[in-house]
Amino acid sequence: MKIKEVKAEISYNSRKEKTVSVYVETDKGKFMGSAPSGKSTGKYATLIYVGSVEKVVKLINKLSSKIIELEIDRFDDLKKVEKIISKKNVGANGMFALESALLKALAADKNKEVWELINPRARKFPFPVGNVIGGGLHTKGKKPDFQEFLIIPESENFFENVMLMNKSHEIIGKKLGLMKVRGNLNDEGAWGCSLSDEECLKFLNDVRKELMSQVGHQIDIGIDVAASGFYTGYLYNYKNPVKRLSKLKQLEFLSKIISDYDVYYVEDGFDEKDFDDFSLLMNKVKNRLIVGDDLTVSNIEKLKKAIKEKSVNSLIVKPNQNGSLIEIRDLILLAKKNKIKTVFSHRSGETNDNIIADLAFGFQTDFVKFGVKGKEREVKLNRMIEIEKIFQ
Ligand code: 2PG
Ligand code: MG
Repeated sequence: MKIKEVKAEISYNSRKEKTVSVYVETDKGKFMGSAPSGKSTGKYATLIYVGSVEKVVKLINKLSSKIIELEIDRFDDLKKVEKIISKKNVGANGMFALESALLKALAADKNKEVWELINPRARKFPFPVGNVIGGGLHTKGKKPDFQEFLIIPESENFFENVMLMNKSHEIIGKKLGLMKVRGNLNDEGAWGCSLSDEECLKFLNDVRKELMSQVGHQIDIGIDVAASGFYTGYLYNYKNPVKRLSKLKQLEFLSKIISDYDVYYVEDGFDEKDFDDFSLLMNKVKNRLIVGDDLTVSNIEKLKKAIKEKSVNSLIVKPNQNGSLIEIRDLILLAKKNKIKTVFSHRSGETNDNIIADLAFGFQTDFVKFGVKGKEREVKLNRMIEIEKIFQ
């Protein structure tokens, strides 16, 4: 591919925070990649910026003449880019925006879709994991302590699953309104509400049962506890209702709600350092997805530790927690080799970039967590639907 220009500039994400966008120009046009950012960021994740956004933009522009000279003809050629500019000098967000723009330009140059550059034989569609009620750091007002309450429809058709997530979101909004406990939509387009964690789970489990009686397939529910957000060093410090739980009590509480409300998916149930507590939960509950996010921060070494200690059977994958799409591929391969389910995920502060749908499909992840409502979430779901249409 012949690159004419690489240019970085400052843009804004859905939370109106500054972020970086990169444009790559070729004979086929101008292609843009942009980076999201999180609020419940794992302490051990790659820095998203080395210095400030401004500094990162300047550095990419300074190195652009070297990037232009590179021969980039396939996905693996991103390795050449990472020799010139890497997460070490610009941070994960600069790299993600740059690599996204390069992949889009390359796909157009080869008359292919971005996912085909990764795996032209990809055929299996992921199940969407949709955030319908929110608490924790993503939500304002009186709220549950858990960050996300999730609905996971499991029809074989991605489009149908999205329709079901939309319907659930609508029903939940109406019911919470009637119960006079509804708050505003939060950072990820999920409903804020004043119910406690357990009340939310009971409510969501009832909605799930009601919907399941209308459709002919399984619908599961899940939570992202994002427990590091309210762990004080010794105790899990709950506010709604107020309670302080030791690690052991947290384990008992999670096991109880998993069984009482049939919770299938549990992300970050413990603090990001506590691989051993994740292992205890893995031992205690069977046939559930025990998911690492802040625990594993899309990092290969952390995943190896989690595998060794049997801490998780599922893994959140966020490209901008890592900063190298080459490493993200290796991370997913390692997870698959160890029978760990993969969940490709958005961030709470998102852009309108839809490339994560292509990446998730190309890498053939088991699930995608892209949210349900909000333009920046819907463009990603719609892109996956568009890919699904190619095969119909
Ligand atoms: C998470 C993510 C996305 P954030 O914790 O899973 O939902 O949140 O982007 O704020 O890290
Ligand atoms: Mg999470």
